[in-house]
Amino acid sequence: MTRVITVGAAQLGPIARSDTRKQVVERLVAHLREARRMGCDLVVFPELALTTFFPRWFMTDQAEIDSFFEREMPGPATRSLFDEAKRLGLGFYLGYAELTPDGRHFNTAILVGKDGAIIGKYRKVHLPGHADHEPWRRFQHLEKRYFDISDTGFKVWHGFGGILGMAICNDRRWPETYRVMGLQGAEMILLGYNTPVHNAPAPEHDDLSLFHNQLSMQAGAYQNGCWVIGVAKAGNEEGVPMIGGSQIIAPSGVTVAATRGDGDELAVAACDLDACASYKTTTFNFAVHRMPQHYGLITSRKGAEPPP
Ligand code: ING
Repeated sequence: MTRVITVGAAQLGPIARSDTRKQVVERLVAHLREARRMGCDLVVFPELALTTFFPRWFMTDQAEIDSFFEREMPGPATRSLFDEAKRLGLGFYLGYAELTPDGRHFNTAILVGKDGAIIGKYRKVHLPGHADHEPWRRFQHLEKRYFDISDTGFKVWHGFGGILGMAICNDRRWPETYRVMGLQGAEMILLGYNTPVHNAPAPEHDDLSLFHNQLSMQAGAYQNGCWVIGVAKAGNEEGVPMIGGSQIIAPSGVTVAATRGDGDELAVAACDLDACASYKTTTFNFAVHRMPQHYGLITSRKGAEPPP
């Protein structure tokens, strides 16, 4: 019996600062209904899919900052999303800003099963950007200011007939992200992103932003023999152009489905989890070929240190 998950990469166009959770959830529900029509089992939404990408602004009023966070999941604004997904028989990945009862702030993603129950929660490990106001930038990227570093690390869960992992945005640029989940048997990694075209510290990279997006995810898929689904919040959001490039990538590293524009758009593919074996049992048979006795620096050293 083949293990196929039909996945919908549910890209979102811009979310305005003034858009209400209700307005956004209506867009997410529209995606669910189209995904049902397309025969999906699982829908992947972007990072921070309920609000505009607020780390682009320097804020000091904690109440204003916290207005972008969810205290409950599902909560009053998202209960209808969970209910509709369950009614349609769909699971989903949702990125959102999480404020815990004990006051911690995370850039979070959850995996929800077809029964509406939360299977797993992931809190973002790689927080890019900066912690202090840097007015020289066209816009800020204050994830290091507004979010705490993950206390979950990279886990995987049984679900949809396979082993699934989660990541968020900047995580996808770091090979360690995929490898830690690959070492747990991940067959499919879900990730959402909000990626401005312009990267203030390195504007010379701007024209390569879509290439770097695809390169990172295709490499992660191939080098760990797993499916990777990357989903954008795209378009010109509050004056900041963000890349699209949502795509579904097979364990071969080949992109098998992708969005064409930078608005709300669903890209669908039937993902055969058994396609992972061709890589996991040969080229990337970790147990046979990896040499961890030579990889010690990867965990013992943070920054690069040249020889004396
Ligand atoms: N956004 C960006 C990302 O990693 C970034 C930040 C852009 C880092 C370009 C480096 C280069 O895709 C988030 N939200 O992580």
